[in-house]
Amino acid sequence: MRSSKNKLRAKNLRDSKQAFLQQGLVDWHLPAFEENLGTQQLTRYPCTIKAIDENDDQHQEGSQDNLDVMTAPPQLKKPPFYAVVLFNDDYTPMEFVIEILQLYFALDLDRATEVMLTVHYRGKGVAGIYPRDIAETKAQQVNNYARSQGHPLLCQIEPQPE
Ligand code: TYC
Repeated sequence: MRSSKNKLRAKNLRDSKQAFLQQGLVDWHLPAFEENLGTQQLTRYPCTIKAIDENDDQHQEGSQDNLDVMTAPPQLKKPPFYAVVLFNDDYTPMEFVIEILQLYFALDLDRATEVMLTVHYRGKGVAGIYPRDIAETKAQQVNNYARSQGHPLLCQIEPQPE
């Protein structure tokens, strides 16, 4: 059930809307706001307001059909991604690198062997690509595990081009 406070807010909103309409400025409609929410929500609700086209039959003043809404899609940005990169050295055993790739990057044996050989022959190779905090954690885990087993294997993260 709507509270009397919300009823009052809805009424205020309708009055403001009427004032806008009478000045021929714009028509606007925020269903969620009018039904349930308060003015604080209005300022945060993403919307665009569209000018009324007077020649448009659908926009007759006073009609319920003239509620012209365009909700703007939220402006979301994809998180930056980072490659977790392994570097070659002369001492870390190949089997250990393969184990790391299976354990921390969920690669199957074939793929892990392939990546290990890329690193061995080309100097470096990508184990996986993740958002920054996950990439950082994985690199740290790999370095810690390698050190704990007495291997110099180096793992770093590199930003991916957007
Ligand atoms: N070059 C190492 C060897 O011949 C193997 C190796 C592969 C080491 C990949 C590190 O990231 C690495 N034992």
